[in-house]
Amino acid sequence: MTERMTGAQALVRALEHMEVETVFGIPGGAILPAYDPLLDSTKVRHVLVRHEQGAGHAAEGYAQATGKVGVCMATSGPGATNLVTPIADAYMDSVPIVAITGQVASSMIGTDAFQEADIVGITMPITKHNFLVTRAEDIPRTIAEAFHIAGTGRPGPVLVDISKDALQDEMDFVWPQPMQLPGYRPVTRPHSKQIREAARLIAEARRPVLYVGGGVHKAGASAELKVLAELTGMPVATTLMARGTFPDAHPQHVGMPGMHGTVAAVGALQRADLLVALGTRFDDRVTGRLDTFAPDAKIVHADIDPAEISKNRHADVPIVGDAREVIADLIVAVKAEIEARGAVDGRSGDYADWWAYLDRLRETYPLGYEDHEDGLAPQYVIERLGKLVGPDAFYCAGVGQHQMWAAQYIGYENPGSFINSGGAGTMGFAVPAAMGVKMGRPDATVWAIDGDGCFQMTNQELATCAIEGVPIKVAVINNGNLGMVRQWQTLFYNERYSNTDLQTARLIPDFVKLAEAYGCVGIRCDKAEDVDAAIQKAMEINDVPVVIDFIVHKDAMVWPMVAAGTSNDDIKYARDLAPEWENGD
Ligand SMILES: Cc1ncc(C[n+]2csc(CCOP(=O)(O)OP(=O)(O)O)c2C)c(N)n1
Ligand SMILES: [Mg+2]
Repeated sequence: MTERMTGAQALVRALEHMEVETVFGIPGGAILPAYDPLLDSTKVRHVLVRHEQGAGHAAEGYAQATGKVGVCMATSGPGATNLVTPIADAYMDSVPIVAITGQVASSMIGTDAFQEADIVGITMPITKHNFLVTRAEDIPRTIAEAFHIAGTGRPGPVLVDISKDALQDEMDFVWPQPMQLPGYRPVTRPHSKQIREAARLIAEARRPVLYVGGGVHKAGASAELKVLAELTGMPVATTLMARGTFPDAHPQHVGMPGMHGTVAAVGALQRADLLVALGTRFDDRVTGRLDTFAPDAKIVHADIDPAEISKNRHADVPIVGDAREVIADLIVAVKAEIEARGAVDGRSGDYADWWAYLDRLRETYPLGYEDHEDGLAPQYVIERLGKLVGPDAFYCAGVGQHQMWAAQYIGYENPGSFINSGGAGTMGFAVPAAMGVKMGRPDATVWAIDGDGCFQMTNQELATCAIEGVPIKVAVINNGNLGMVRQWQTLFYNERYSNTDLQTARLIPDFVKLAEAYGCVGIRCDKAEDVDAAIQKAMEINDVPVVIDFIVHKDAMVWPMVAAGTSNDDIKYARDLAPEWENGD
């Protein structure tokens, strides 16, 4: 059955067939034909954002909260280039989004036409794949392919750039579309020989660690991970992108590794004799100086993307596959290994000494912070937020100190409950991402934990939230500074504070008034004794967005810290305070 329609109508029809419910975007000349049939769609809701960057991050938040592909839309030229940052962000964090952009008419491409930008060229290195469509009849197939590529294998952003004439021309609509993707066949089934080898190494190891990255939750493998962890008794470290994938409260959880990780997690990786790395990419923020990372460890590295394996660290046992299938197969193989070895305690290896060592690190160097006599400790605010709101909410963070404290002090028990910009470190991520999360999961409580610097980059989406009925809650951790940069200036630039003071102490802007101007409720809190009441008040408001302006001390610092470019062995627990590592063997 074919139906005659315009390319623009075909685009909307294809989105409906892909079961797209929400599109975030802003119209303009080149994409205008697509916005006309969008008005008639009863299935696709278009959310008019205030900046295309917000559309992109909202699509990312939506995708991560729902497990579906997020969609954003923009016009050509500046509309499309405003999407570049969230596309890069989605690429670094493997978030499945489809970005649809209008392009000038095909006859004008290459002439420096009004609002022309080569967005396919610009996004080539930051998309999983991108398309330029110049014929109406190619639109439905390209949309089907774009969603397939974005959502399968290692997820990522796909851009579809459609020329104005392709949107305007008529074509015969057919669905479903035969996809033409020769060479795109992600490997999901792991090789059994590699799995057996990994199980053998786990059984023989004395100091193993499960090093868990964002890929494990993306594969929906948290339940399997728990089974594998408990079967083996191995310690588990969850990276920034994996917070919540394994419950924080679980006795085998040693915390987050990396630059601002726990001493126990960093120590575990450094002293391990085996790392079972699952859906993780040995990022420099985790490894520290690479040639001193986990020097005695053999590496089992499982990832859906073969390009990740041995990219930064040689893998002794490379496994290409979907994390859920890998872990499920590992469970079977480890059980067989236990049976073959007749292990008395029902576990594969003997890790008693290892746990004694790690327990000492946990007891001696727990996460902690100092209170300030003349101001509110930001960590206290975030800790109370986690306690009062609980683990069933979603927490989105911006980038900076507040992001690290959000990673450290909330307490995550559910996979996917912490959503942040890990790979790119994109300031301004939190508010629009929270909007996308709340639209994808309207019944959930959604908090954005934002910095005063980040908040000033994308807070205009509060207007979108207020108008569209998306009651997110925002905790601005207002230290009046680009705090993380200031922290580096304190530590590495002799306290010379070049261009990090945002002067928010003068209430420019006044975030409470700003919130009210956007139709939200604004609350200010600058005392420890008022923190609980402010959070409770925000929790009681569910019809409009709420912003709490927490005025916190500017000198609070994120600890522990591995200084950039140094070894994880040189982690500082506090300023000039290094942990004692002995008894590691
Ligand atoms: C778009 C962008 N520009 C610059 C940076 C560099 N940067 C990283 S953290 C940071 C400070 C963020 O300030 P704020 O939002 O107030 O958070 P805080 O560290 O104070 O908690 C800056 C400028 C960045 N990550 N992203
Ligand atoms: Mg700040």
